[in-house]
Amino acid sequence: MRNPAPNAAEPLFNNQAVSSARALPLYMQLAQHLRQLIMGGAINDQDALPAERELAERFSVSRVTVRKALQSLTDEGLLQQRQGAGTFVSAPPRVEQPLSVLTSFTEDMQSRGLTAGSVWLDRTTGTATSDEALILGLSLGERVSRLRRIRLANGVPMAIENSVVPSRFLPDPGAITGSLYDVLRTRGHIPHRALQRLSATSLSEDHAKLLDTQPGSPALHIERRTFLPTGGMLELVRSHYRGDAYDFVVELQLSAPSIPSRHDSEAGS
Ligand code: 16G
Repeated sequence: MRNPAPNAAEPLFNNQAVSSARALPLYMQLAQHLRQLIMGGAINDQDALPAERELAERFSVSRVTVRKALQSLTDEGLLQQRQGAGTFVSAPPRVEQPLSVLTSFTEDMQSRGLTAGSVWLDRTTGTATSDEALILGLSLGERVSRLRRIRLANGVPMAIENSVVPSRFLPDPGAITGSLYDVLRTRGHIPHRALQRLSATSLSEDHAKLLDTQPGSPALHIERRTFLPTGGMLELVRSHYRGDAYDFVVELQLSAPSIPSRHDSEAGS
């Protein structure tokens, strides 16, 4: 653990980040600013925050506002308030996901002792676009359910996920309140196999805002195509994962030693 070093952290704080000219309550603006500094790595795990009084002076807000902001970040698991010692940064969750196992976001979080959550951005039905119809193997005019959500781990935004599922498997996207895979499995549509393509990208301003981080931060763009045991396609998902929150891990095995061909052994003799 580092010693509290308020002066070292001071130049980080931008007092313009909190202003009564904005509609958002002051404590939320302050929480947002501190969250960005923590998630962006500008304030490190176990660093101490300056005392309440100093934060109040720096941002020209009341101590009640500071207390509310710190409490909401504590509730999110980003801060720890230690009796008599002050307020410390508690590492944002960093998730390792094996790439060889087909799991849902909810299962990934549960297996790490984290609570999965979602902020819904969109939950609608519509006609498949030509791109979706081509990929999902649908006839033109077939309907799909679209789910757009921010995926959270212990309340911290990890990814933005856009899922498209043919309506014949999911007629009512409103039926999804928690896990999409749980609902699909209950209906007998088992996610059996998936192809996943990962590429490096950086977050646009809109995406960064949704993920509570800085525009231009590194991210992974992931496209997953999930298939049923029968081979038909069940979902097309395009997501942006925060680069600072996710490690995708692949296990590699030594390939079977090749058997020397007759030609090789003749050449060696
Ligand atoms: C994962 C999957 C996504 C799937 C979702 C279901 C990746 C890249 N994506 O996020 O394809 O739709 O899990 O999660 O792993 P849920 O059952 O918790 O809704």
